[in-house]
Amino acid sequence: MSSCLAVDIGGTKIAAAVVESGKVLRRHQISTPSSTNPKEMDSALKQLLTPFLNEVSTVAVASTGIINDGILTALNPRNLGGLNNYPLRSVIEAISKKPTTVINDAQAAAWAEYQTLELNRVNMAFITVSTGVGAGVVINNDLLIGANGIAGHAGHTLADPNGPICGCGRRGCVESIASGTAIGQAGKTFFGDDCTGEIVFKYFSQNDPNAIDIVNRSARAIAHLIADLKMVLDIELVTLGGSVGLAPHYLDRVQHYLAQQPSPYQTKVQSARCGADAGLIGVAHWASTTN
Ligand code: ADP
Ligand code: BMX
Ligand code: ZN
Repeated sequence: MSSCLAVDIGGTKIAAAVVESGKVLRRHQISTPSSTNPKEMDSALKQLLTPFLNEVSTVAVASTGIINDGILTALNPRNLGGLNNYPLRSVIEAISKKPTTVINDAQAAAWAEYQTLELNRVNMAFITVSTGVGAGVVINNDLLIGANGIAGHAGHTLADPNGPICGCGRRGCVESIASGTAIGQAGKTFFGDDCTGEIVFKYFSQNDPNAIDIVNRSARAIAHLIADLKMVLDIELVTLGGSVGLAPHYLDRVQHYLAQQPSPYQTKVQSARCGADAGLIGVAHWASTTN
C-alpha cells in the first residue's frame, strides 16, 4: 500500500508524519512560524517536509483556517501571526512535486474520529480546544465541508454578546472565551504577562482558584456549544481534542456544565480516540478516499 505524508498545521505547532493504513509511522513536529510574511511559512514547510518525501507518494494536509480550493483564509488571522490568504496547496505541491489534498484541521480530525466508531451513521462532531476552537461535523456518513469550506467553524458562534472581541472581528465568539489563547490571555492578570494556556493549566492542577475560574469559563462555553450543536444537528456524540481539550480534567468540567442543561441538550462527550494525531490520521484517510 502506498504511503501518505500527512501534515497538520495548527496555530501553535505543525506536525508531519508518514501514515500507512491509519497508523502514524514517523512523526516530527515544529512550532508554527508567527509572521505575516508568507516566506517564513514556505521555508518552515520545506524544512519539515523534505526529509519525508522519498518515502511517500501523496501529501495530505489538515490546516487551521478556512480551506477553499487549496487556499488558506484565516477567519482569525491572529492565530497564524497575521498570515492570511496563503496558497497552501500550491506551496506544498511545489515543495513535494506530489498530488496534495488540503482540508481544515478540525474537519480532518472529525473524519478520523468517525472512522473509529463501531456503529455506522452516528451523527457526530469533533471539537478542538487548542490555539483556537475548531469543529468538524459528520452527518449521515458525510463530512460537512460546505460550499466555501466554512462548515464546522463552530468556534465562531456566539458565547457572550458582551465578551471579548474575537480575532475574527466579532464580539464574544466561543473561541474568544474558551481557546488556549483566551485562557492564556485571561491568566495574564494573575500569572504574569508571559502566561499561556499551558501555564494556567499548571496552576489549575494545583487547585489555584483563579486558574479554576478561567478553565471553568472555557469549559462552560464548550458545554453550551455542544448543547447548541445537539439542537441544530441532533449530534449523538462529541469527541474533544486539542491540547486544552485533552488536558487532564477538562473533559470532566465540560461534562459537568453540560449535565446542568435540560435533557434534550444532553449528548455523549468523550476524549478524541486519536488524541493529538486525529488531524494527521483523518486527512490521510480523507485523501485516500477522495483521490
Ligand atoms: P495547535 O493549535 O497548533 O493544534 P495545540 O493543540 O497544542 O496546538 O494547542 C495550543 C494551545 O494549547 C496553546 O494555547 C497552549 O498554551 C495550550 N496548551 C499546550 N499544552 C497544553 C497542556 N499540556 N495543557 C493545557 N493547555 C496546553
Ligand atoms: C480557528 C480557525 C479554524 C480552526 C480553529 C482551530 C483560523 C486560522 N483558524 O477557529 O479554521 O479550525 O481555529 O485551529 O482562522 P487550531 O490552530 O487551534 O488547531
Ligand atoms: Zn470569532
